[in-house]
Amino acid sequence: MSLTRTSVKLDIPVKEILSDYKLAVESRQASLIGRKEVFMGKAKFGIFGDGKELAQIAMAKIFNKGDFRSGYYRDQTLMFAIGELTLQQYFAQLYAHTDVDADPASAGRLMNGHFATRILDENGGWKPLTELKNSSADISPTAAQMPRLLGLAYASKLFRNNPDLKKFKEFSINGNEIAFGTIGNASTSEGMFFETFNAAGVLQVPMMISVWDDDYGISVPKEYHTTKGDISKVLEGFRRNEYENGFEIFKVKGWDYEALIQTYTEAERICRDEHVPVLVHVTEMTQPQGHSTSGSHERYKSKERLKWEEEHDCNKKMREWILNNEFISSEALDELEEEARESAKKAKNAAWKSFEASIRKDHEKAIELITSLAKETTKKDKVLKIKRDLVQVYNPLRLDGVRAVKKSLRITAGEQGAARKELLEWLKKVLKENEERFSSHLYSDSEFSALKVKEIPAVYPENTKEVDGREVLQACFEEALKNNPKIIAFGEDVGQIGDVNQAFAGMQKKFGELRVTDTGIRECTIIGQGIGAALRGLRPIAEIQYLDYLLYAIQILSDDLASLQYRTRGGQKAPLIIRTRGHRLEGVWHAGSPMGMILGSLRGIYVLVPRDMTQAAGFYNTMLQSDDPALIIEPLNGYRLKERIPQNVGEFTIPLGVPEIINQGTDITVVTYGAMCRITLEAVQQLDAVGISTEVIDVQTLLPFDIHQVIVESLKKTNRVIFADEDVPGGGSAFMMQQVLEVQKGYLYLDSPPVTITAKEHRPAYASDGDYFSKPNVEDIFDAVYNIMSEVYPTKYPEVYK
Ligand SMILES: Cc1ncc(C[n+]2csc(CCOP(=O)(O)OP(=O)(O)O)c2C)c(N)n1
Ligand SMILES: [Mg+2]
Repeated sequence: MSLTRTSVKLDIPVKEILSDYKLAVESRQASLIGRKEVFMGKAKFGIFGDGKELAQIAMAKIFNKGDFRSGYYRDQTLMFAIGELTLQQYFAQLYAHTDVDADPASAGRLMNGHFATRILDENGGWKPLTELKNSSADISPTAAQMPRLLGLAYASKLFRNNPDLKKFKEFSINGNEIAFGTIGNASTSEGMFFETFNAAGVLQVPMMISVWDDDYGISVPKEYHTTKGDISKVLEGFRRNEYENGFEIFKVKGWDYEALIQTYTEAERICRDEHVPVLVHVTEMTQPQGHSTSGSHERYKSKERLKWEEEHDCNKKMREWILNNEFISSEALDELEEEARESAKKAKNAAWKSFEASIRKDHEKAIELITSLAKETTKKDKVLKIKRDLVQVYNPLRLDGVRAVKKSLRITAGEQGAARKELLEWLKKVLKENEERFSSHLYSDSEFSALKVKEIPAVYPENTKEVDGREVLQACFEEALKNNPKIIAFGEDVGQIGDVNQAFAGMQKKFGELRVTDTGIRECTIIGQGIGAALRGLRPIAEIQYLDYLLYAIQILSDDLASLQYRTRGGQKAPLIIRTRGHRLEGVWHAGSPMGMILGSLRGIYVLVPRDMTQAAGFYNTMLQSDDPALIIEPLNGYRLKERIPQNVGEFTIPLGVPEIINQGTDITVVTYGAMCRITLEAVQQLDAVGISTEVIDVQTLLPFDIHQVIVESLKKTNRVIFADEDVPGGGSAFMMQQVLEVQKGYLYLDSPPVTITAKEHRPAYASDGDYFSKPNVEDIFDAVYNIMSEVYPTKYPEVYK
């Protein structure tokens, strides 16, 4: 049998066909073994790509260097085929091997089937992405890979059409890169899918979405998910025609190797060359082992369906096709299959051995040290029992050793022997190592960390004129756009009118539509557009028009952006700045300050809350020099207040995590931020008038919070504290209180109970009275401060409302 023969329809050498088939069998075997490993208790959970092998092999043929994937848990075969995942790495992730070398995607942090390539070097700097085949890091929420896909594709459009970006060859070669998305059929029901799809049609970006359609989403059949049960049918209206831009749409069967290759070849040309978004709807896929290890599909699929799936198994079909075409004898094909199965098994064994070895050292040391402790302690029997239990653990994990050591120390508390001391030291070391293993890289720790940006004070020449706050920002943004071609700003109304408060006014005219850009009303994918563009080396400022509408994007910010550095253990970054405005203006949906929600969901993104536009400008300058993502919340009612414009408006920086004492005082400390600063300062004047001296501290950034612990120093002086903000009770104010009283041990210095001042529990009502009676006002602050002082000095400060 000659291996140089080609298939009839396609010009593919038989050698390649057989190697494709071998990979399909290897990948299948990896899925089969993976499931067994979970059932044997060697891994916690498994979800596999069986039944979807061939389409991914076809897609891999058009996946070039510089391209990006944004997909989901079924894509193992694609990752194998593009050479970005080895079988051994695949199993290492299944076992949760915490070494980066073993599991480069996530160092054991992500469950199996969550793929990612390392696009950063060990120092957190960019690798040359155009020399690599890239995959953004998967997340589990269905369809949440879509918003970032938009940005990955959008970057190509910018790199192709903005001449100033041509020189960044490490990120793009003329925008030739495709962003490949994959998604399950059922997940196309999510709003994010439709939002992304529409936006890509509008933007005309090289995005290729493949829908892996196996007719099910876990147990629920397609009729429940999709109108007409057919996603490409319902998306027909998006198809481009002679007169209108839109999508190219393909439909192809997941077991038809030749048709798949033909389809992807054609799709690539349109997508890569013409920058037209493409949908490839791959139907008749199967799930030979059901959805995941959590259940079996025999429970919900009919006998007929199961039989149909067996017959339409893509690997089986490819085998038949190879034999029908007589590319190779059935005996030789059996042999090839055996080789493939063997290599999957070998990889599994190697991965397990390496995983076990990585744990064994600590495990054995724990046993050794507990044995020594048993020799010196008066509680010998109990300690030996702990040791015996530890020795008997089958497939030990790190937690087993730590647990046993802690129990041993507990039992022997109060003893002073040398063995116990050694055990204690060892525990400390191991806990520190595990802190690094499981909790590092929430933020950047590269040299570009926002915390390392050098502080440059604002400079004001004499007679600096006062301007509207928005003009300070405008000057800052203009400098930024001028100095760095990678900076782009986009959002609703950001382009032509320069945002609703005009901080970008005139900028589109100066820098062009590709730099300062209007978008549709689609908060979630505005953020996705930012994440994807940032992953490709650009510096986006993505605008959410009002803080209240951050809710539309909070899921993607939380699940994707905030977790990115963490979930890849520093393998990826997306230095996106999210610009928004809030806290206080008018009405139920334009005056929100949901800081508790933000603080609870966005760890991994810095949260900056400037009190005016100069502070905001300083933060933009800081963040644009760093590789951390940040949310910057401008005070909505401050754009027309007068501020002095610094001479170095495009340069000065404000450090993160450094509060500013905006009024010195001796009787009481008010800790606050944002629009509340001005209101508090007004109250302070009235308090001064009755002889109360109030220290006011603007925390400036909530994440990070007061890294040098200056607030507690104020408490040492005043011994009384109020935490004030515009969130609901128990929100941002409670966070500040926890930081100061617990973390900074502020409780040690208090002579009066700590107090929080917040908005009401409901949304703020409309108009001036609504604002006054919903949000904390000057009188509320006066009263809260006065009440505390009145409790301490009733004669000097008699109760007002009595
Ligand atoms: C937002 C969200 N809801 C629910 C789930 C649980 N879940 C995981 S996979 C899945 C079904 C997805 O089906 P489909 O998109 O067709 O992909 P398939 O697994 O069939 O390839 C569900 C409901 C989830 N991960 N995320
Ligand atoms: Mg499905």
